[in-house]
Amino acid sequence: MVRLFQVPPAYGLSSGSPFCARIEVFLKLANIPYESVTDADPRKSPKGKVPWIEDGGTVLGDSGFIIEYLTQKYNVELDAGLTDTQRAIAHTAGRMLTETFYWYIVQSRWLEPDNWSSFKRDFLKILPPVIGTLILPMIRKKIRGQINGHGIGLHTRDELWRMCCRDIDVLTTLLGDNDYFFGDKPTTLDGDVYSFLASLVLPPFASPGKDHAKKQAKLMAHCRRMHEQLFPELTFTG
Ligand SMILES: N[C@@H](CCC(=O)N[C@@H](CS)C(=O)NCC(=O)O)C(=O)O
Repeated sequence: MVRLFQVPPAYGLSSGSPFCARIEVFLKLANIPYESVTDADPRKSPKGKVPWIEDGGTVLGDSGFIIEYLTQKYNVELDAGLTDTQRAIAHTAGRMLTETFYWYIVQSRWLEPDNWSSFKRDFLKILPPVIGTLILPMIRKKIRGQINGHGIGLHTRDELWRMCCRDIDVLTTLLGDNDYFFGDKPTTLDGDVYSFLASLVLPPFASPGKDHAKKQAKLMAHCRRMHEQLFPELTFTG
């Protein structure tokens, strides 16, 4: 059975990490049995990050490579009915979510001045006592270095949230009036959008991006539809 090493649930999300949620959502959509391991230490992962999986003798990191592997190994047909253009759209939107949208989530939790004290309190709960207080500033410094190294952290706050709102508009346009991005059945892209959008919208952290997303009625209905279908045990707080 696939073992998924991930960050534990938080804020009504299956995982505090959108990348981990992406894999759990994919496993559920593809009906692949799995075991979730939530005390994962990223230092043990092949890429030094979560998520990673173990499947028989295979140990694999990075959500994109994991999805590629699972699709081949388990003959996943989720996207089988898509045209080449739809596949290209799904690929492009997936990259936007994992390579850019992720940083809006990071900003909302770690760097938005008004959210930091409550996120800090929550994050300390998953760190070892005493040591947690000492290492948290180091973790935050590392995250600041990562977002600046990416480049997005060098933008003004206003510019960053403008980018986020623009990306949300693109998702709204792609969804249109459909229940799911490519019609009446969920595909990989539905899982990707749900995992990242829910990670911005469900936690109790205000941001211009969250405000904007909440005004997109159809996108929010998609988020709720996916959430209730995949995680009926978790209350939807969006
Ligand atoms: N490209 C990776 C990114 C995963 C990622 O950034 N995970 C974060 C948690 S959301 C992490 O492990 N951060 C720890 C670190 O950077 O040290 C993927 O798609 O899985």
